Amino acid sequence: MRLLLPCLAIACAKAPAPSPAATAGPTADEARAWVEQADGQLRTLWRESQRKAWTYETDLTDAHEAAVVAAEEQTMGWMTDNIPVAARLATAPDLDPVTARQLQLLRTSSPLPAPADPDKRRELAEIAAKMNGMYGKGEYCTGEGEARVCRDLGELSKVLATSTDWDAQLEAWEGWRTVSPPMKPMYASFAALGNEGAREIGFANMGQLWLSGYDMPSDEMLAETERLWLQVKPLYEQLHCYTRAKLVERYGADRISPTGLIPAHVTGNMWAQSWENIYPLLEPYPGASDLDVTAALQAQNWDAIRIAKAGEGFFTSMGLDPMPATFWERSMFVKPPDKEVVCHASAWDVELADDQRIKMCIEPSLDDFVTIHHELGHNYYNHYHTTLPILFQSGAHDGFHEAIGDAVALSITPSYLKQIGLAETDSSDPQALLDKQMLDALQKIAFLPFGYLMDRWRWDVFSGKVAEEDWNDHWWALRAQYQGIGAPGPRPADAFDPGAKFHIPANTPYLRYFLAAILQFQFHESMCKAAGHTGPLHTCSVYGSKEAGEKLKAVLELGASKPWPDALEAITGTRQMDGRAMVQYFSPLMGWLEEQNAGRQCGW
Ligand code: X8Z
Ligand code: ZN
Repeated sequence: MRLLLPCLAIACAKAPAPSPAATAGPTADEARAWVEQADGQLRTLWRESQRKAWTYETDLTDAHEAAVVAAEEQTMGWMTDNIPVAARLATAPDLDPVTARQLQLLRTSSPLPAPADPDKRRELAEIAAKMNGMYGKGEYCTGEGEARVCRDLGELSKVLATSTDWDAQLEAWEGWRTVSPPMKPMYASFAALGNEGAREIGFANMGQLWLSGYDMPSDEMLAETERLWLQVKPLYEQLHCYTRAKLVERYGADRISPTGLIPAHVTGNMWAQSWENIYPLLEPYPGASDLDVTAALQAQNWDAIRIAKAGEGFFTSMGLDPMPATFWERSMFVKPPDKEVVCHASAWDVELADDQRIKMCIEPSLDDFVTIHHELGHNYYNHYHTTLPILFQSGAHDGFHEAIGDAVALSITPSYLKQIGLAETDSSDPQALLDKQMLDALQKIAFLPFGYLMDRWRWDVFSGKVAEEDWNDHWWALRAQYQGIGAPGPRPADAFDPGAKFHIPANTPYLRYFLAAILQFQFHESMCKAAGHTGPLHTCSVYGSKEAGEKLKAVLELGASKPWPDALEAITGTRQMDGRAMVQYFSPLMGWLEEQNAGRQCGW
């Protein structure tokens, strides 16, 4: 988490005017010295902005929002002044690679570049903070007076996850989408200002800036994402086909077309981004396995701390350090009863000094059990790259940061669940294994097109390819094209459905999750190899393997200090992202799905 106050002396200082020697051309020594002092200034700025952001997101008040805006303005101003300086210093001859890389990373370090104009900078910081708060405080209210009932995202999501009543689900789905229309005009200003900021530092628009953070030209990265999508797309097509057929059985062909789009409100998830909540409908062999983790957590009264401790326990079993004591003291594990907060889970190092924290509204559910591992993956990355220069304190690329915890969570196998008391049996007969594959597929395969289209939409918005009046239609065109998902009915004229997904108002780039969905299987494969696993990949758990832990540490400790192919090589021995590990992991399920789908008309 790195967002962005009274004027810190350091940040208000303008970049020094170039010395005569500098006008003649920068030297490597000059660049090295500058990077060192920039490191200190950035730490001060980012620390301050994170303190304010943490305070705001765990207590959404106007005063806290104002403090975030002030801090963001400060950091944005520093970036405006200093990115051009870094660009000039990057031309120094004989630069050492460590200095050169920091100069390069500075330019893409913020996903929200601000225009140099201070009024515009303030406006951008204000909109960003406000949209984040609007999403966090969002609720859907019905009834009047005494009968008035308001439900937040958690409550509305629960309806989608647990109900099978078409109308109740539809109301929850539409209800949440009443939160975002007021964001639409704000998003228009936000995109225009962010684009202006991006242009000032040499990018065509914000989308191009985001795509430039991958150690290759942005158009090559674009082609790379398409290549990866095409590798895994057949998995999604089979899963979609089977799921749609089952949903038709549940809701009837008058409501769901057997050859058309799946309505967006019946997959158990508010955005149809992962479908594990409808696993009971899709379970291949009911009774063959014991995978109802939600029921087990609830029956055994697991609280948030116990869930988080189980997550930490997985990492320590691999020989990684325990979380610092302050993690347990400072994190927000549950939704406070008396404050409005941003519940969307995130991991932080607020003080940039191994101050690991999680901010999450943990519920005893499979979703949150997996998410805690995801968040701890970020904390462990932070922990192991904490001694590096500040610009190296991130993932090899952002998909790496997202993939660590997920890769570890792939080892939450039935036998591991039994070991920690969350399953009674760990049957490894082929039917039970297929059940587990289905549960995994509903989380991982179902996610792929959503992970891809979130930023396809933003790239098109930021580049101006889609006009503002077409934003919502374009969203649904991409949902149809990639996910085979459709809106359950006509959308209101003022709808801004992308804004009903956290990462749009919070301005968190999303391609990272798509890349992570692929990478985690590559990581899992190589950790399993290190752990000495033999047999099919989907039966492997690296729980307790110090050798797998060493592999993981090798990538964590590098942070962003090297181009990402180096980090990938350190853990997998290869320098290319590759969907084949994922395809291989799911090969038993694919065979089964193809049989089930025989005779069905797949696609949409
Ligand atoms: O936002 C997240 C994490 C925080 S980095 C909880 N995820 C994406 C989402 O919720 O949409 C993890 C999976 C995808
Ligand atoms: Zn994450």
